[in-house]
Amino acid sequence: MPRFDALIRDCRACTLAPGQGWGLIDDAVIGWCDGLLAFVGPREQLPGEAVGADTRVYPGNGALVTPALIDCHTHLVFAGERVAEFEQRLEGASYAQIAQAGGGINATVLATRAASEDQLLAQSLPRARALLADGVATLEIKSGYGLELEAELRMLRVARRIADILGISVRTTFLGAHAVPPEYRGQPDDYINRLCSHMLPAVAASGLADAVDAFCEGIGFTPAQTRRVFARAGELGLPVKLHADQLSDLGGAALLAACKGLSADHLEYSNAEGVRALAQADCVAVLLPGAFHCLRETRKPPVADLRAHGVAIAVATDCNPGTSPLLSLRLAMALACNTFGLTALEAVLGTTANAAHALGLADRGRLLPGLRADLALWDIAHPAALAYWLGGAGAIQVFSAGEPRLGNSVCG
Ligand code: DI6
Ligand code: FE
Repeated sequence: MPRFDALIRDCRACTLAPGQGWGLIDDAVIGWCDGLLAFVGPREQLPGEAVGADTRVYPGNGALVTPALIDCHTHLVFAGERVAEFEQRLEGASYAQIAQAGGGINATVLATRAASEDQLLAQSLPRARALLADGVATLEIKSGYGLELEAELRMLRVARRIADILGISVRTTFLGAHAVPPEYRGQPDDYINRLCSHMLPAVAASGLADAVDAFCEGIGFTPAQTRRVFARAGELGLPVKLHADQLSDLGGAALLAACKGLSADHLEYSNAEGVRALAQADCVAVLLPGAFHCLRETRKPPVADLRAHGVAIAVATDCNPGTSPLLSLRLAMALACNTFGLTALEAVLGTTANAAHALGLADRGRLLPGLRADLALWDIAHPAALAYWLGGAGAIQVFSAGEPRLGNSVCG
């Protein structure tokens, strides 16, 4: 056993160890070194030689410690907001109608293009801070409001800067195929040509994107256009994920599975064949109840079928200015339980282990020796309470790679 750099004592650990449900350990000690967990177990099993005079000791004061949460689907870098559209939708306009009238995603595209990198950062950072305060230490952020190379790269740079400033992990996704930009209106194939020939290679060369996503939908891109984007991403060595079957069944889940993608997200209209394909290809189903809620959708994702086929289910905020202005991953969990019928354990696995899987990350999402010391401390008695409260106090402290990241004095 190596000497710990730091440990938390007097806590209750929720390890989520495979096959053990919550994997609760009372009166636990969690020790780590070099940012990786070295020991998670009951105090009486703590090896004496692991604690040295220079080991930092954090008093847990009885807190519940879970793996830090992972939000595996967000669009939180953008400029402006769309409160007026929210009011239009309350008066009966549909999301598709607003998009067809030139609003929707394109309204945010105009605002984002007009913003400097620093302005974009200043507007986006508070949203990332809100998620961090809610227990999140790994965050996926998509581009997709630039829709031309420079503005897309600017969004991705802002996402990377957020990681540096907050000291948390950010995985970036290039979502150039989010909408047809205004200058290509009526010519989606020309835009996809441009995206495949110029934008994707430049984004890949920049090293600013960890994955590629697309919006396969009537108001987005066709399956054929999506396949072209994915084929090019594959050539460039970038993994893919998909906004699939959110508003209609275009066979998105099966398409993603055929491309051996990381995750298919939304899935309200997915068919049985798509679910089977996700299971066979070991793709994660990412549920986004915030968008379901805000769009007042009535068709639910096929949770029972996903379960029956053993598809790993994740839950994310989809934080975006149009369909899911949601800044709490715990609230996404509560919505996933109360609206989609997930169990509390499924919701917590969906924002930890399965969310890591959805990002292709094998080094986090549970409290096991060898994994990253990414931890969230909570003032709750049982982890099911993470999916129970609607709002209220966030995490007491969040550690990323063994360092406290919330600017408060608790365990800091
Ligand atoms: N589906 C969504 O729910 C978001 N993007 C997408 O492809 C909405 C993005 C927006 O309306 O700004
Ligand atoms: Fe989304």
